Amino acid sequence: MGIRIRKLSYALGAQIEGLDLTRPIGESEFGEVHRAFLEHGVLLLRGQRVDREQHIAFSRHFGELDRHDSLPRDRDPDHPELLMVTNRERTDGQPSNSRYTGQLWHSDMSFTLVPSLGSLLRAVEVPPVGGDTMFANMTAAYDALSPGMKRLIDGLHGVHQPERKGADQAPQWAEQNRRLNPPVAQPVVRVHPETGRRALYIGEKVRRFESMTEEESQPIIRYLLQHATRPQFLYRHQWQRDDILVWDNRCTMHIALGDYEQALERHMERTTVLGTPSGHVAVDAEVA
Ligand SMILES: O=C(O)CCC(=O)C(=O)O
Repeated sequence: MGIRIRKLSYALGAQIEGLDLTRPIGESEFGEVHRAFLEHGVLLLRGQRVDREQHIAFSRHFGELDRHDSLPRDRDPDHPELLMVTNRERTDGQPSNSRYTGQLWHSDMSFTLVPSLGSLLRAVEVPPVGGDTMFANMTAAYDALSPGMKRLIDGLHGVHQPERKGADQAPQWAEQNRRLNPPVAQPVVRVHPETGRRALYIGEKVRRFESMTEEESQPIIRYLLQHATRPQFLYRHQWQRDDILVWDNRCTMHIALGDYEQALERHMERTTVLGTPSGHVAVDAEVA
């Protein structure tokens, strides 16, 4: 029996049924998955009781995997391809370094020179309610801008900071993060290398545009964020254990919502597929 594809929202997202990731996936089967990935931006695979190796093996179909050298503290020591997104206490009793990961609108690894093509997040343990993740369709958001706004932002570069909300809780981590990841300027409009469609590439890691001050940039950044997160561009995912969500970082952005009982465990594991090189180290990092 072939796979079935069911849309999850008007804006983006589709569920793939009839795929069992504990078994190897054939080329033609993956071809269908890949077409759905390009069409819907976010894919949900439910009830996947896979182990870490199987998660990694499926992810490799999408491309070469990041070994997370820019986030060494959050990767699994035995599987550098896996990034922990967890509120589980560390073995030394300290709070997890990654408990706030993703709690702002972003596209993965936008603060590096090889921003991610896509990510595959597996829900290992989730609270019974809350802890959802929201996604925005940045192609639709770009298309809906006026011609004047498109002209204004075309050619602008957003300076992406590596900081994470709540990183002040772990000062040594924040310091290492800044050292490993100098601010990177990325085009505000990117052309998707596979679909050829233009998409907004902005998020809360962008505080200003290159060659502009924060004060000058902020009104436009705030407008673009508010525009891209209108309800008609969104999908909100309510997690179940053994969900795997795959998203295209080149034409979507996402946010993890911290709206759950913090005493309960939320443990996710992510692979990150390397994208094509983009952007450059911001030339005027000193502009306030
Ligand atoms: O934990 C989540 O729901 C999303 C995490 C996230 O934003 C990320 O891995 O980039």
